[in-house]
This record gives sequence, C-alpha cells and structure tokens, in this order.
Amino acid sequence: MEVGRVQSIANKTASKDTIPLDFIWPENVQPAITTVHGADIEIPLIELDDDDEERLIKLIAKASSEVGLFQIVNHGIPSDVIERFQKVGKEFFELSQEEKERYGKLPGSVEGYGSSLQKEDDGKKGMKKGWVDHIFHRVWPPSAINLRFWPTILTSYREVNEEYAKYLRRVGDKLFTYLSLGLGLERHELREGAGGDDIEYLLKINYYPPCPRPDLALGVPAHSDMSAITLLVPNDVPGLQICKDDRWYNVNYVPNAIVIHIGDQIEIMSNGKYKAVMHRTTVSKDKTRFSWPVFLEPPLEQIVGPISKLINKQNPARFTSQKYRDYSSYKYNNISQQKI
Ligand SMILES: O=C(O)CCC(=O)C(=O)O
Repeated sequence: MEVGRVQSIANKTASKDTIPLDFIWPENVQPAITTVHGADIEIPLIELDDDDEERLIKLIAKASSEVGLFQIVNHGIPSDVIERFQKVGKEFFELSQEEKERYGKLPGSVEGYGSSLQKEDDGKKGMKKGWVDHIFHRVWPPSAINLRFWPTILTSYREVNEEYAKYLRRVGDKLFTYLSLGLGLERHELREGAGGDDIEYLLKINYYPPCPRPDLALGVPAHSDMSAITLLVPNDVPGLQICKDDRWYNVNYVPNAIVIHIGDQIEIMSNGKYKAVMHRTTVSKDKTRFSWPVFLEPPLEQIVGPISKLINKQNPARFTSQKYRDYSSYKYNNISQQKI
C-alpha cells in the first residue's frame, strides 16, 4: 500500500519521526514557522449562478485584483461528476509502482507520472523535494490529447475525465467572460488573448501521502501558476496556502467548491490589474491529501501580452508580449534552477 511505501522511505532515516534531508526545507520556508495561525485570510466564496451579472463581475474582479484566488460554488458541475472524477484519479495512485511507471514522463514532456517520493535521485541535485507524487495529462482540446499518458487501464478513466472536461470548459469560458467584463473589455477578449478555442486544459493530480514531519516538509513549494486560470478541486484534507504580505495563510476547504487561481497569463493580459496568486501546499501527519488542478494554458505559439485597450500613457505596458513557449520555458528553468 502507498502509505507503507512512503514509510519505507522514511524508515531509511534514523527514526520514524524523521524524513530524508531532501524533504526538509529551510527554516524561512518551513510551514510550522511560516504559517499564520488564528487569523484566517478571507477567501472570497462566489456563487457562479448569481442572476445579477453585474454583481458577479464585480465580485470576481475584486477577488482577482485583491487576492488572486477565490472559490466558486453553484458552478454547474454535478457533484457526482466530480466524485467519479476524483475516484478514478485516486485509483491511479493505488496501482502498483510498475504500472504507474508505464505512464511515466518522457524526457522534455510535462505530461505523465512523476514522483519525488519514489525516486532517490530525480536528476535535480541540490534541490529540495516536495512530499508529493503527480500525474499530468491534457484533457482538452482533442488535438492536444495524448492518450499514452491517460491511465486507461482503469476502465472508466477516459469516459469520466472526458465528462469532467466537458463541464469544466463551460466554467472556464464563464470565468474568462466575467474577468474580461471586469476589466471593461468585450466578453471574448481575455479568452481570445489566451488562445481562444485552442486553449489547452492540462490536468494534474497531486497525491500527498501522510508525512512523519509535516512541520518541516512541503507538498508543492511556493509558486504562481504560469497558466491563465487554474480550476482546482481538492479532497477534504486542507493543505493549500496562499501568501499575502509575505505571510502564509491556510485556504479553508469548502465542500463542492472549485478553487480558482489567477495565473500569470491573466495577470499579464490585464497588465497587472489581476494578480497571479502565490501559493504552496503543506502535508498532513496522518491523512492523504489529493488535489486535481486543471491549468488553462495558451497553446505554445500563442503570443500573450497586455491587452492593447488596457494600455495608454498613464498605464504603460508592464509586461512584454511573448510566445507562451518562451514564457513557460523561461519560468520552468528559472524555478528548477533555484537551488537552496
Ligand atoms: O494541491 C493544491 O491545492 C495546489 C497544487 C498546486 O499548486 C500545483 O500542483 O501547482
């Protein structure tokens, strides 16, 4: 079983209350030291089916400018669709290691199964590791899908993921629309700026098993998403944190909510009016956390920059316009070269 497997890594060290050095983050990052307790941050909770469109636009624009993260309910995705989607995702991590490796990443590809917990050395010497395993694969559009990375050994995996992606696209389109209107743009402008019908929906499933030292470890280290928008469903184990004024706050779990992260491409297109949220995850001593973010990303050749209508003498462009390919490779290399 997975937990036993993780314990076997921990057992290689002095006691069951320690973890390998690779997973111990410096004190200025450790969750026990850097998390704000007793003063929760207010994460906006927004009903996406609000009949008052004006109000909805204002709420989304405010949340995106001030926090960069909000949760939506009444989003139109039936809870049984989400439950099935979560179930097949969890089942992937119950497969044998050998089976999971069949979906392993190929050199240079973001898609596939990746593990910090299983591999002693994943080629990133000197870097601290997250207490997490994951799998990535695109779920939309059909031309971007590579089924080689879908664990179709699980019988209903494909059907369930396709169904979830169908519903999620409706939510994604609504968010682009409201975010555009919130900037005084036409309904379609941010979606077009991010690639229109070619926007790619990249699913990641994060598996965070129990960790003997959650005070010292992190799940996913601090970052903002390079996507335009990220739509995430978690299980009921808290762990997501956001950074505000250099302090880390827990994001509360809300049943049936989808957590919306404003990503770098929306920050860029809005010329900084909307803020990409800096976030990270913590892990639990005795519970397994899962999360299912879907990153809405421009296609690689899409040139993304501040929307021209938002720029004038008083508000000059704060970001360069560049191909998403160049942005993402710069960001990826920058992050993976950050040594501690
Ligand atoms: O697990 C979460 O809540 C966030 C995951 C995340 O930030 C990521 O996978 O990039």
